[in-house]
Amino acid sequence: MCGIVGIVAKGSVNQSIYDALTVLQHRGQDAAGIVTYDKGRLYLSKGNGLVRDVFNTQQMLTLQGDMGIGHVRYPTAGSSSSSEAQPFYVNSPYGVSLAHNGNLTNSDELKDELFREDLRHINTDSDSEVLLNVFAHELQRSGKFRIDQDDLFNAISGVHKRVKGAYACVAMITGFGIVGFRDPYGIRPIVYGKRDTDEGVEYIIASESVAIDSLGFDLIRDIAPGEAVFIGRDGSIATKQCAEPVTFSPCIFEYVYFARPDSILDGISVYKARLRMGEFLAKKIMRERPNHGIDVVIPIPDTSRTSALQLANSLGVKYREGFIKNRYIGRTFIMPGQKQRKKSVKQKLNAIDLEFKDKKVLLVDDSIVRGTTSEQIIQMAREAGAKEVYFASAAPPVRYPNVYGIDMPVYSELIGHQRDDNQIAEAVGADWLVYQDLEDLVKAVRRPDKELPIARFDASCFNGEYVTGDITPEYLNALEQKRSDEAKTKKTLGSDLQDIDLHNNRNGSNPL
Ligand code: PIN
Repeated sequence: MCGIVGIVAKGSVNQSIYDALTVLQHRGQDAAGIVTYDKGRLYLSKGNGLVRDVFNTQQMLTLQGDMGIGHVRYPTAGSSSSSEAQPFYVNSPYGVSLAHNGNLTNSDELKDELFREDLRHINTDSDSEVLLNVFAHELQRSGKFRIDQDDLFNAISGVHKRVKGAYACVAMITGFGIVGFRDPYGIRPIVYGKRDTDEGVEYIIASESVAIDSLGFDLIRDIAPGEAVFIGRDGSIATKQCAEPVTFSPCIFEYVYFARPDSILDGISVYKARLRMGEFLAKKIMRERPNHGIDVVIPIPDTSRTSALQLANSLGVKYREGFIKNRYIGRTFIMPGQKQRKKSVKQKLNAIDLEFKDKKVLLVDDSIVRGTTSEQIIQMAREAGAKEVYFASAAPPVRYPNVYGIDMPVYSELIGHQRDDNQIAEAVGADWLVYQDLEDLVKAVRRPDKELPIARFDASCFNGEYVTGDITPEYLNALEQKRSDEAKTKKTLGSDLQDIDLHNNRNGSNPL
């Protein structure tokens, strides 16, 4: 998962892009980058790490100009080096830079096609570089010295015809403007907004509405699936539907975990969706275990707090913060020749014993992916004196890999793969475990009060139904090879000096 932003302003844009990336930091802590445009030149700065670590004052001063784009990266397959930090840039035609959130499902074929037919060289393992080159090639088809909006929209239509998978993008065409576009299924989120200043109207395109709010812009709306929104350097704005309509299928995992609760994605408040997830879980518990005997509901911070609170309220049981999270967790430095040291959950979370002592506790998490964290946390709850430990997941069991940009482990690493609920409960050491039903998750996310154009959600990691229709067992097998932890470890330890970042739970070695 990644965060993207593009701004066309009336004055220096560097600080605003930096601020937007900081607000989108939860979408990726692996690398960050900004490119700006000023008087015929582009200024690029990018590197590995958090936004606050990547850019210093000196670099910020070099990022001149009133328009630019930025990116924060979440580690996905083949994206560990700083050369793969985004935005990417290609000089021909016109000088195009691009930042992408999502994952292409036909990038190997495209890479081959770009090389053989379009005579383009791809220098990284990143599918975003592939996407940028397809876009550049489509722009080149116009054959014009200067392009106009129609040429740009035609190029994006060309991209939609060639590219498969999930992509929400911002691209900057040097000197011309910024364009935001979204794949025809609308899998990854992207919104745009504006703010009035004394100098005129400024526009922003970003992954989530929270970036728009925090920077004092007003949300205009989500970019529709297959739509492109162009903002000219002169402040003009134009939108066009550039793809044949297919079934709108936004990713449901955004609501479960990725997006910030204060964002509104595709007209749905993430916060309210999480409250409703708690309500549905409570109903399920009452159906299946009316005499549950739970003394206290304890969230596993941070994401699950919202649903745990509502779950507790609906059950009429006490809600307590039993785990405290260290906000300043540091890095584990791996020196040459050393084996990777595994940081335990204990360094991130600590239990307040009095909330557990002699109680039947219900721990709530947003999801269970590998189950490794859940197992350690259940153990911590027991060590803190809990009499019985129950576990609730606001999402259904994750049973299938994600191919649309969430670095969800492959089959062999998913605790939910080929295990039923009882076997999972046993594997994580819970006295009993309750999962949200997928049907309820969909009901929780879909606003009950309003007819929305969302026909369905991409819930492939729960049901194995991949909305783009091009995912075969062979593709998943190849992914298993590429994405196995072993492959990643080899890659990480291959360089001379590496460090593993453990900010939140979203780190390079074990992102979920
Ligand atoms: C972490 C949110 N959430 C916690 C991410 C752990 C699965 N994990 C998914 C649970 S935070 S495991 O609140 O944003 O910090 O099942 O893979 O062990």
